Amino acid sequence: MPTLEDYKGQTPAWCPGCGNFNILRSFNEAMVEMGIEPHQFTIVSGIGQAAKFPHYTKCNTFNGLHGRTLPVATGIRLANHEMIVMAVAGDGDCYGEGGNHLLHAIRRNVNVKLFVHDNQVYGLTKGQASPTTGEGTKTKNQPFGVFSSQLNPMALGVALDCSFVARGYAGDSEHLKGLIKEAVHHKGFALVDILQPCVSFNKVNTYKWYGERVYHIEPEYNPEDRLKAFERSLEWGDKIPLGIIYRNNRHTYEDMIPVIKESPLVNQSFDLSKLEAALKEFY
Ligand SMILES: Cc1ncc(C[n+]2csc(CCOP(=O)(O)OP(=O)(O)O)c2C)c(N)n1
Ligand code: SF4
Repeated sequence: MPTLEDYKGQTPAWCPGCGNFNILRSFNEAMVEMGIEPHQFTIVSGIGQAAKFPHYTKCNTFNGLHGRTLPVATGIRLANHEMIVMAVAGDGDCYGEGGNHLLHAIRRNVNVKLFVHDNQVYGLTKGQASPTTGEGTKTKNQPFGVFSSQLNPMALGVALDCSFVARGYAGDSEHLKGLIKEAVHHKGFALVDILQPCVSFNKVNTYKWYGERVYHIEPEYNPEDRLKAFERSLEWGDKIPLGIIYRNNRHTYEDMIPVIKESPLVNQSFDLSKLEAALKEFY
């Protein structure tokens, strides 16, 4: 059985009090409690404070370009669908630079677990507005306030029929740990948006601000009711729901690909002569 010691990575360089610390702790504890060894999964990340996450735990990792996390994660999963593949991104990284990739990863329902550290700013580059920053919020880069409307990742997930849509909060580690476990066990693409206070650059959405608003979705709520999920996903402001907002059992992308149905691509032999013959047909 793995222990928390097995998950010890580099010392984090995040600011003291950053919400990322609790996310890291919840993640490591969830993995240990599920009995998953560090070599059994891969985390893909891009650029940003959140994207440093895989350096601070222990696992296989691919650190790629800003916003390009999901295409890489998809490729890894299709090459080896026995590997647990996770993607970690900031809200800017995922909903800004990587927005287009997110739409299509959800549509394909590739079996990747996406954890978005949503601090509602671009943290690493000192706090300019991201897609989830509230309209009108003033930042150093937006001195007249943000003009664009605020992206709602939960409503986006429900609208796209994403197979698992959930919201966690870095200030509620036990609840977040449960969500991480549910996402890992879920068959299909999982979008887990994690509210993460950035104590240095987001002076609006603080621990106090969230603490006065977040609540747990009641146990009798049925996340498979899509219309109800839409209603719940639109709650933001005075009340912010935490938990699984929507879930379905759509077929996954890898389930549909004949060549990998029987066995992962990495386990299959490669015959160069067959490739040459196939290429000749197109010469
Ligand atoms: C294509 C591209 N655009 C911009 C940058 C500069 N850049 C690096 S990190 C970053 C902000 C990251 O913010 P976010 O994804 O929200 O993550 P956080 O740091 O808040 O965790 C930006 C804009 C870049 N590296 N590549
Ligand atoms: S700038 Fe914000 S997101 Fe980055 S480490 Fe500091 S508190 Fe965390």
